Amino acid sequence: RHRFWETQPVGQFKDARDGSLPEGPIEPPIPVSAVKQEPYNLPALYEWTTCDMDDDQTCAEVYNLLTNNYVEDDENMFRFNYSKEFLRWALRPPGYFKGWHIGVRVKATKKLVAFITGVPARIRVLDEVVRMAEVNFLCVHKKLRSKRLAPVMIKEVTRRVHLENIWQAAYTAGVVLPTPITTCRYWHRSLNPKKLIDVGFSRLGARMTMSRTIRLYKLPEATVTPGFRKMELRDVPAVTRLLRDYLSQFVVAPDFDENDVEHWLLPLENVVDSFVVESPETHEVTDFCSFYSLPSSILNNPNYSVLKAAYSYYNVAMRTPLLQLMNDALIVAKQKDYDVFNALDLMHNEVFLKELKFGPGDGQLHYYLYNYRLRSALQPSELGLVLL
Ligand code: MYA
Ligand code: JJ1
Repeated sequence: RHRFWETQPVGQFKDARDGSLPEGPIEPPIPVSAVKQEPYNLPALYEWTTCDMDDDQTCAEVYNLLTNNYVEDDENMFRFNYSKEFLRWALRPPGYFKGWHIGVRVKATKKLVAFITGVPARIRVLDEVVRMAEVNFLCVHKKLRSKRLAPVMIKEVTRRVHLENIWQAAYTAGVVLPTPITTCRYWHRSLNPKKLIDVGFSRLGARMTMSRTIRLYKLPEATVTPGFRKMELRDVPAVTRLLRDYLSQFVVAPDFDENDVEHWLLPLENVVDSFVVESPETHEVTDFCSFYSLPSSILNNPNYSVLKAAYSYYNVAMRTPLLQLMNDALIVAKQKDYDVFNALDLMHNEVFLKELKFGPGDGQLHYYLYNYRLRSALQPSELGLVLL
């Protein structure tokens, strides 16, 4: 059934119920000197390229490839439209390797037709911190689909990760592969219900009118939590402490240090937004919430071309109730003109989704580890990892 994935060190469906297999790496590492030194062969018309995301022209080529060929919903109405600034941020975290930003070009024209990336991360699984690659942005041009290019790209990124003496990876996909560590559902909170209905993202509920719907999703003009403000550089140590402490309860979660928090959570205009609650009495940072900005192109609509979506990222509610903290996140997202606020049902998100009028979407997100076996699948609420 999976001619490529059956050959890879991933949990296989046939082993799914075998609780006797050991937890941890499936294959042991080998000396880096024994890793294949030459790139894998591509079909003769194509060549490998390393994409320098510092270079504006290369970044624009990657942006255009993804804008026209990346992930769509099941009815092909929307397509992810990651911005250039977002791609630069996502691909250049502390310690990133330029060689893990891999493109494929047509030899004759140099046109970029495929892409895959890795970035380094430390991910804790149970009580072990594992150096991993987070693999994302796998994309093959629509005209080159089903030619088995994806397996070659996955093998090539694997080779380049191995050359850095890293033997595990984490990735997500909308499709089922061998074998998810968990499966999350997307939930959606309407901020601009009229536009969402006009573009076919949502529907008018039964026995609902447009004006009742608009009233249903109305939010206060201003946030309600005293001391709620945008995160600043000086908050990095406190946010790191809050986040490390919070994430320690999940079975799989990133092991963030202050450098990671500065990169991944310090606000970056139109890319990532983070807010802290600073106690008005003690000036301690007691809570924290964040979301990233991932618009989608609206395909074939005469009136609108872009859906502005905020995606829940990492949230830690120590003193403020999580419900109130997330309601404030919705309020600032509405102020910033997002049309919809999306969240997965991982970490503690279940406790606010229904209450804050999120509804279940038609999309799922499957989480995977490469070369690391877990004895059994997780509940989404046991997962503390959000990939972009
Ligand atoms: S998930 C986002 C993926 N991108 C898209 O969905 C964008 C739109 N689609 C496309 O561009 C193409 O359809 C893609 C497949 C490129 C997805 N993850 O070349 P093919 C397997 C893994 O003939 P195409 C993301 O970015 C498929 O099961 N494998 O197919 C995370 C089949 O194998 P098998 C996938 O449609 C990526 C084979 O590919 C995916 O032309 C993580 C068919 O190849 C998928 N999303 O191209 C990658 N989709 O026969 C893994 C299909 O066995 C990283 N396939 O079923 C692993 C860790 C590596 C590092 C390890 C370090 C130690
Ligand atoms: O956005 C998604 N679905 C939307 C739009 C559906 C359009 C028709 N298919 C959706 N809308 C309903 C919202 C409604 C709002 C009021 C309350 C009730 C709900 O369900 C879905 C997620 O649900 N998105 C996708 O399908 C995109 C792909 C998801 C897989 C992503 C793979 C990630 C790649 C790895 O990096």
